[in-house]
Amino acid sequence: MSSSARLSPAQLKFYHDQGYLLGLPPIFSAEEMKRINAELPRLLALLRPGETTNEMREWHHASTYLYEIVMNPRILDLVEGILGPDFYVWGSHFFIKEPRSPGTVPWHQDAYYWPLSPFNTVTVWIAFDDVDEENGGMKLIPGSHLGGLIKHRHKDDANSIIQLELEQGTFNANDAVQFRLKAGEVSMHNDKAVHGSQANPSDRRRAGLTIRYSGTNVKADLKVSPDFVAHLCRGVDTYGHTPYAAAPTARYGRKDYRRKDRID
Ligand SMILES: O=C(O)CCC(=O)C(=O)O
Repeated sequence: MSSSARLSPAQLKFYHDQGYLLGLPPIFSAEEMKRINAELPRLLALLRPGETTNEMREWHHASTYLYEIVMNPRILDLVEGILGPDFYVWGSHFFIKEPRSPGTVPWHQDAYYWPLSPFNTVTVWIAFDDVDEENGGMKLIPGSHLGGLIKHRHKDDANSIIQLELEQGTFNANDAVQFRLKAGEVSMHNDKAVHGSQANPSDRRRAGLTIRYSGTNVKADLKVSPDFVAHLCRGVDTYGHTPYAAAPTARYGRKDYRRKDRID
């Protein structure tokens, strides 16, 4: 796909009011997605015995296969609409739910996890498969980003893909919007938007790559996250508080962390 699309004023208003965006033009054609999916096993092969796909975080630092996705100009055009001309990418994380798998993502706000300030981070979630209510597609509470951070608690559940969840009673799950995407399409969400996803009881895989972009004004607390490192996507960084890494050179590589306590 070659044409790029900028967000319209109506889409920007919707994002700022509701905390998410759907209905965006596809980033990758069906043909391109087929090629991208055909390569995925080469990356999965880097998982060590006992590891799950949940370990596939920030591997764009080590793999040009992923780096090309997170730096895709069509994605960056969308992000630029929200963050403005100067921003970096620091996070990527696969959320892969195999057919008939029990993994859930409990309701949470991303920003609660992150030692980043100010709040100026947008997530792009790119669908590797068609995703909907049947295979555990994401749900989000519109407008929930307009309040502050809500207290989270530890989720003690082997099926939970992440470790913290919102206290019950702090939001109304009935207000949630169901995300539906075709493979190659993206959703976008605000760092304070309440969202989560259920298990995948279907016969279809539900794979997505979540990518985190922040304005260059966003500062990571490096005492909390000493491994934090980014790639400048567009513009200039006049703030100078973000460590930047060189682009990867290998097609397939993995990022390993010194600390078990990762940022997302
Ligand atoms: O893929 C999912 O179900 C959840 C993803 C998520 O929580 C995120 O992208 O922030």
